[in-house]
Amino acid sequence: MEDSKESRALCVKMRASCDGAHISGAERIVRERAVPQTLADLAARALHHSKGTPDFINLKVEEPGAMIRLKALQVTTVETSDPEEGRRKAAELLAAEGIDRADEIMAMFEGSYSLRGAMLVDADTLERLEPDRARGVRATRMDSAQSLEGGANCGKNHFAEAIVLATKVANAPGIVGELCVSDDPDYVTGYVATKSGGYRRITVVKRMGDPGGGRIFLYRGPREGVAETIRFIESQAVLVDCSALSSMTPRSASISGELGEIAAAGLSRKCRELESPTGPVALVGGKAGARRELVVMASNDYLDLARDPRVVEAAAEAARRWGAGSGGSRLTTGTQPPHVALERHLAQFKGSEAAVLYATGYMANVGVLTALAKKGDLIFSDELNHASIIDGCRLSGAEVVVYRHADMDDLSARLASARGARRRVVVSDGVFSMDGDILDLPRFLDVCRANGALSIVDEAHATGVVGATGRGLAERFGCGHPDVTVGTLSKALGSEGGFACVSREMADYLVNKSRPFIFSTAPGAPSVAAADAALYVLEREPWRVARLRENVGFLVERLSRAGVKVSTGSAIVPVVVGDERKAVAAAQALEERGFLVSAIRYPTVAKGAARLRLAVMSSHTREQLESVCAALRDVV
Ligand code: WAQ
Ligand code: MG
Repeated sequence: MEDSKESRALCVKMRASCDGAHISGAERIVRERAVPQTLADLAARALHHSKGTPDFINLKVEEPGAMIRLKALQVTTVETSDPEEGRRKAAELLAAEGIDRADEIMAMFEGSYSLRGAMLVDADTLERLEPDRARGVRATRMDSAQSLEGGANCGKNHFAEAIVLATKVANAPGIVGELCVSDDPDYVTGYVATKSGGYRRITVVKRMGDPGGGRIFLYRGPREGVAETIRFIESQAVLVDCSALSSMTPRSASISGELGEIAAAGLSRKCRELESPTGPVALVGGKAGARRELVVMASNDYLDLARDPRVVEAAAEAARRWGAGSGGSRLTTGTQPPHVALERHLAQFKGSEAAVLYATGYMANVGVLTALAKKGDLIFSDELNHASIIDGCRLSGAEVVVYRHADMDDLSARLASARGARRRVVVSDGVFSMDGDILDLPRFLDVCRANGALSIVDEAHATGVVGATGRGLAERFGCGHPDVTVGTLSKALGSEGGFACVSREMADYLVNKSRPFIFSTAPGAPSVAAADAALYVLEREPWRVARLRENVGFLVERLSRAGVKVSTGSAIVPVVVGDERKAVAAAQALEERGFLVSAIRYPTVAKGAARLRLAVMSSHTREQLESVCAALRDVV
């Protein structure tokens, strides 16, 4: 239910190690209700650290005691281009704060590498002051005030965590400065912090790939004060007010640093070139310029219509007759006879009064959501909805309530508990794009109607696939339609563009209010005419839909015989692998065996839920499907 501000705050900490060596640690202060999720997130983080898999994870929940609030240190950035310059700058900054032996302190830095905490060093005599020199001093019981208020968010964000730690440490009695280099091999930015000079990010302080990192806290004062300094750092609960920081999420300051982080996490992406028409087989460039044939198990062209001669000819003919581009937005010069004809045809095919074309399916979702919801409204969105729906929700400015995947009871409870909002909109994928399962449309519509909410269903992966003749979920369930059915021309319809099937009134509303419709150039006549021709083929050749379904059934059955458990309600067959790098390796191994299969990873799916996503086409042969099963059995 809604967050209660009064729920008490608790300190959570995580430590992970392997063979006694520190791998990862984190500190949080969260509301009591967020504790279970925080523990789960931190455990997941411990298990997926680039430094290795831990054999020991320690999770602790503690009472904070009296909490104090501190204002975050001022942040400034010092651009450096290599580690030597970075270290030199760090020493200069310390020297400028009256720390005379900065060069010697920098030389001590490597001694802090193996510690779980920081060295505590006398800024003048350079003596080590911690009671346990193998452990160091560990700052705990701290978080940003913003993350306490906003709920748990435990993904590693180097900067967000460092500013909290640095602010706490800088405010500890007797501390005159701090020096920090991350121990993450792929994170090269470090900082020098002092109470007066603030937090100085130094963009490059070590080489990419270097696992050496540590911290030094510099102390100045009598020995009797050390115990209180350590108590403050280790036990005083502190909330750091970060509201004045321009952003809590800068990662590496440099583009190359950020790319390095992406690569280190196994999340790099590249466009790959297919040197052949869309279809179940593709030519790709191989070693030494050789071309290889791959069986494509990754295309959304489910009915193999993108290269159908009738569809291709319609595009060519439209290009000759109407031009390659539309020359303007739909409301200016971009409406031609093919646009009008396709909208009419789509409405008739889907059983709606009207249809509105968009340039892409992504824009259709963004366009519908931003038109229908705004600040003061509520959107209820399935947690596994496609990125274009998520982006539409964000752009709308409405408050977004995310409900549990496909859980109509959860949706119903959340709708019932939010009766005040001006307008309530519920949005779901019809076929979930990464899991292949389908929405229970009759129950979804019941829940929406019972609560007076507008319903939006995205049938991007359902059109041409779900229902006996490919008309989608309403056909499959024999039920009514949502207020808006979103669809795409770019998948089973073999062309490109998106659409919304709606009432006449809703169409008028979208044309007047939907910014992606109003401000994008209309799709060109060739792609519009191609989609129209594909729709005619689909209507005349429903055997394609039946054939697709048989192929999916065949693949699922063969996979389960091979011991690979999968389920789907569409043409998307997910094989969950879990680890990101494993999924990528499996996709590569499949490619070596002649199959093009997508490895789907974070951020498209949750971290640790990476998968191979097989997409079936009506024109795949049984041999192709059997051979991909055999290959899959070998690689996963
Ligand atoms: N208390 C004391 N020392 C700690 C703590 C702690 N809570 N956490 C980490 N350390 C020590 C430990 O020796 C680590 O090896 C070392 O610091 C580095 O820790 O603005 O990510 O968590 O973008 O790797 C700086 C951000 C990121 C710069 C620092 O540190 C920026 C970072 P890491
Ligand atoms: Mg680290």
